[in-house]
Amino acid sequence: MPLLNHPTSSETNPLDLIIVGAGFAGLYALQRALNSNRSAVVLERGGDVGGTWYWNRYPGARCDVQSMEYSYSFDEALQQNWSWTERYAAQPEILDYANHVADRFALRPHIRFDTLADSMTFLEDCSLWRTKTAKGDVFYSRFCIMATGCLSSTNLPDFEGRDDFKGEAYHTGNWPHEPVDFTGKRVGIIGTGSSSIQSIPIIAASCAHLTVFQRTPNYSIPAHNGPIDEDYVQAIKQQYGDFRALNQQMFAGFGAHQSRWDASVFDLDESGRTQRFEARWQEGGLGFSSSFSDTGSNLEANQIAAEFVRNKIRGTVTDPETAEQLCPDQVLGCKRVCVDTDYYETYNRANVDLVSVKDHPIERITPKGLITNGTQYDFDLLIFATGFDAMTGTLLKIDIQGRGGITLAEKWSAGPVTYLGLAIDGFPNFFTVSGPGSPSVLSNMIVTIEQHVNWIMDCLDTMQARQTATIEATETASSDWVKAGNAIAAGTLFPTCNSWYLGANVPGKPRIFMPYVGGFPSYVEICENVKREGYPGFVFSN
Ligand code: NA7
Repeated sequence: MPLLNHPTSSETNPLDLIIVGAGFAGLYALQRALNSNRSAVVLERGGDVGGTWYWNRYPGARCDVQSMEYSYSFDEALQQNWSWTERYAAQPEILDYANHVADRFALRPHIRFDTLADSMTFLEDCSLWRTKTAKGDVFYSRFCIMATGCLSSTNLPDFEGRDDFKGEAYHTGNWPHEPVDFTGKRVGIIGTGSSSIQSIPIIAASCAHLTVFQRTPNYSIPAHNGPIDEDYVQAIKQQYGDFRALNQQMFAGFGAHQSRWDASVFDLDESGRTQRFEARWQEGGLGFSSSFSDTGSNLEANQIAAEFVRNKIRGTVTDPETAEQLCPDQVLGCKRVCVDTDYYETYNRANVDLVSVKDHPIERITPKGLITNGTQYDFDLLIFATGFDAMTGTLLKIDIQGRGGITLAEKWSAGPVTYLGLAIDGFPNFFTVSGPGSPSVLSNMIVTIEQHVNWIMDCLDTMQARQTATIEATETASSDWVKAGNAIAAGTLFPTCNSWYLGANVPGKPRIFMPYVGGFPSYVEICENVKREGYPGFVFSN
């Protein structure tokens, strides 16, 4: 039974599981663990559940996967009972959902909030993990599940004078819990990724003046968000299982409801293509990127799609110079495409300015604002929408030591190496959920999370049946997995720009295309084969 009222476990009475993180991955892992009578404690650095949706409270924060898809499928009553209000759910509603799940499945008593996992050490003599928290608590467990999220370590660039600013300063990924009042304020925002693109229209509507500092323009597609269509909801709920199954056959684990089009851009003449792009633009959302079968793989096809978006920008933003500055020139989809409400339109407001820092990087932050290209910009409030040390940042902040005292930081010094994105050689009984080497951020995260956790729990069942003490990925299987992943990525257009998928947004970070890019269905097939064939690529020990 779980040690609910005890601050620590012991070497002689270890927990089955330490789970790090109480976002969607950690909550589901905990639910599955408790359901199979495994003792588990979740360590969560935040004050409550929700992970990404706990931290990213900036105005306009919203999921770019539709509500009926971005939700758990593991419990039929849950998916029937829960009601979403919008086509794309906003952060507060997703956080309510996470809280509802935590309460519904009585998970909270097993979660230690405000508790940072500080170090995790594999004790070879007893095959246990010892986890120490920043508060000084110590836990012993047979297994660890790292449900630490992919975008959970904020990237705050080391701008000269970064802490000198005397006004209010916030990072979008660590937003205050209290409402931030922009009324009458001069606001500066650095970055034009998804967080910025979602928040800019809302901030602009209430602040005195907004200056956007853009290094790289992004492609953004309108969400056409609005109240969810109840007939659509009922139609899905009548056959939710089938709907989930169809989505699992999609490359990214979602989007099965969208009109299908398996043809090449080159199958249609210009007017036919434009009609097709326009139809997808009107549908809105991430599906635009797959308007045709080859826009993600063929550079020329991609450029045609990209030019369609640029023309939309030119047709929306009235100042031609601003419009051109907003036009991206990298491959469409190379950086994650954004989904917005009135983003480009916002640049037609008199109180919004765009400043390119591409050729003239921010020189320094000053007490009053910042300097770029020799000009001082003054603000009352400065927002760092500068993204995350994605996929590896949070794991590497924890002092994780595997066999022989090797640290994860040493192991991954040249970039992350995993087997199936689930396991790391030299780190027995240690699993990552949606880690590098898995489809994770290129898929619907909740779908991926459920698949990973199910696979891990099946593995634990197998180990219990076989009475084995440890499971560990082999070095060969891990390096082969990384090589195979790199080979697939090299055949795509993904490595052609400086994206966070590649680690290129964090100075000094090794450049490896981190997510598995072969698609969710093929990934699942590989994982299922590994399971069916008795776990090749892993060694078990007693
Ligand atoms: P992103 O997408 O990583 O965006 C961060 C933005 O910050 C991006 O425009 C960066 O420009 C910019 N940035 C980062 N460092 C600097 C410096 N030093 N100077 C100027 N500009 C900088 O993070 P988000 O939070 O918006 O979104 C993350 C994900 O959340 C998103 O992909 C969705 O999946 C949801 P760059 O492009 O690197 O030139």
